[in-house]
Amino acid sequence: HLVASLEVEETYIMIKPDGVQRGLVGEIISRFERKGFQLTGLKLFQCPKELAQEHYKDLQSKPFFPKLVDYITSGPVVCMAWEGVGVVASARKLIGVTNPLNAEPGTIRGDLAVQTGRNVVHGSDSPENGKREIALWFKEGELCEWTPVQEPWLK
Ligand code: FUP
Repeated sequence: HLVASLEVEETYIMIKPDGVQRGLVGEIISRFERKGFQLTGLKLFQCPKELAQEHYKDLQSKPFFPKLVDYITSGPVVCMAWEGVGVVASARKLIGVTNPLNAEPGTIRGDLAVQTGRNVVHGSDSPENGKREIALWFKEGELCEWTPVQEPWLK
């Protein structure tokens, strides 16, 4: 279970190659935007094998690791950095659990996917990994710190 923190955090969200191929980029970005989180980084990117291996290094010993790396490098991904109070756990809730068949309706995976190996989107699982993954996928100068003009809906 996921409990959102009260801290301002950063999370790395990635639309995987199946999400891009299926034309779900706008739909997925919209869900984070409409929730009220702040986009601080965004790019379409063909991921090299070494980067996919580094990103998923904790899963290195799993039998599905080579297939996972092939999948992530099979076509362009959309890399995003999002910022906000409690964004790490909240983004995981918006995404839904790893196996899309078990993901709740209303979540991205619950609404849009059927296979664990094609689950359309990634989200960091901790604030530490949020920072680690943003640093891994974005170069200096690719991220924008910006202040929304007004936030009348947030007190
Ligand atoms: P998640 O945090 O929900 O993305 O899930 P994990 O970090 O446990 O797994 C990362 C990715 O590995 C999943 F998105 C899909 C893939 N995976 C499989 O292909 N098979 C599995 O049994 C588990 C994960």
